[in-house]
Amino acid sequence: MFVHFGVNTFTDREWGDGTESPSIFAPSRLDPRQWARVARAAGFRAMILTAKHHDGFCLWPTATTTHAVTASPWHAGTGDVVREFVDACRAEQLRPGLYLSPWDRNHPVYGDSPRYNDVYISQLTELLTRYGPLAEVWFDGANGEGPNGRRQQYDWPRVWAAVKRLQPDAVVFSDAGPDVRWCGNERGVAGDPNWSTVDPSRVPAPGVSGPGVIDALQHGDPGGSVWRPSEADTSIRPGWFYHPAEDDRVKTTDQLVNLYLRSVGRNSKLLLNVPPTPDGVIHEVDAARLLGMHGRLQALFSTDLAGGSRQVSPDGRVWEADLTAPSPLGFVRLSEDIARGQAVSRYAVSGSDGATWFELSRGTTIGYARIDRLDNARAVRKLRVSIEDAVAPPGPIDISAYAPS
Ligand code: FUL
Repeated sequence: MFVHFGVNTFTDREWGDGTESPSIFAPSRLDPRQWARVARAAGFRAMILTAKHHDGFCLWPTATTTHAVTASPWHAGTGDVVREFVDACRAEQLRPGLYLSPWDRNHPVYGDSPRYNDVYISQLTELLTRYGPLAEVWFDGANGEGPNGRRQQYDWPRVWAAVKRLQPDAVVFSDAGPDVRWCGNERGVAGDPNWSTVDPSRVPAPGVSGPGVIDALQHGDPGGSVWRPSEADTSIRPGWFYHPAEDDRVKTTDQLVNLYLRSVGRNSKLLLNVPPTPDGVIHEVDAARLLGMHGRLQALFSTDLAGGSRQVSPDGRVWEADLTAPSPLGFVRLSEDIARGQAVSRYAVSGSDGATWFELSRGTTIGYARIDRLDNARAVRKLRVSIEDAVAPPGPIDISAYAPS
């Protein structure tokens, strides 16, 4: 789960311009534990907070600027949202992650590249050294003009080296990874095909645009030399930050389930943003939709009707599974053993009623998860996955099957 929270929560804006007074940051009952409880109850495993967004307001006490919680009325300037967030994650067994916007519309040295890069590394170092292990550090490539039109040159190799040195187990997200890549849109929809391998020269740095960049982010590269799976980010509401006018535009349970199928079901990870209100809590509508999504996913995917899979051709191109009892099917879930990489580029799934075989679905890449929704009323006794094309010897292919919803 992604959590956008900061001065924009209080100004009702999406991007602050950096002139916001810290005095507006005054959540009446900030409760990161409630965020974490909702996230956990809804099946999330990690949570990522906007420690600083483009407006430059820091949610933790920092030595790098006075534009921070220390200058706010919240807890008379003694509070630390990042600390409460990380503590709440740990209390609810969620892995914490942080987003530190490189674009900073408040800091006076933004645009003076070497000086701001030092500030940015100092902020990052505070976040990476004070709060224990982080699961993910999240970077976007936003790069607006600084004072007098000055253009900031970010030092990404230095940023990534700092994370690798101070949090070696954290996954680094950006357009250019190095560990996980943006999926290429903010709708949370992964590409099809979706390779976890990439050719790193196609997206050399965060924020680069140009022909082929979005295509590279969406699809990855079958011949890519680097393992950089896609993460699909989107918001449960139209905006990333909370706006009261969007209380009746929260994604429905059906929309959230479809989102899961188009991200997780296409070999991506889903990062779903849920923005707390100015009170500092997740709105009841959002919480109800998240629990609805979780309930639906549990109902759809808790009973696997296929009892494992077995290889039936020596070249690893045909895999079969017997169903525990003949049944019409609503979904099939395929999985490659990604410890061995990703190989399949085209497959077909067919079912047998015991007498004849009929095609149920076909597709491109599989990866760690491929979920196909089926339109099938016939009772299936046996499933067969045929690998029609692959970039390396395929297998093993795990097969799960689920009843219609
Ligand atoms: C983008 C930002 O400009 C948006 O405000 C939001 O934070 C999104 C997740 O990343 O780069």
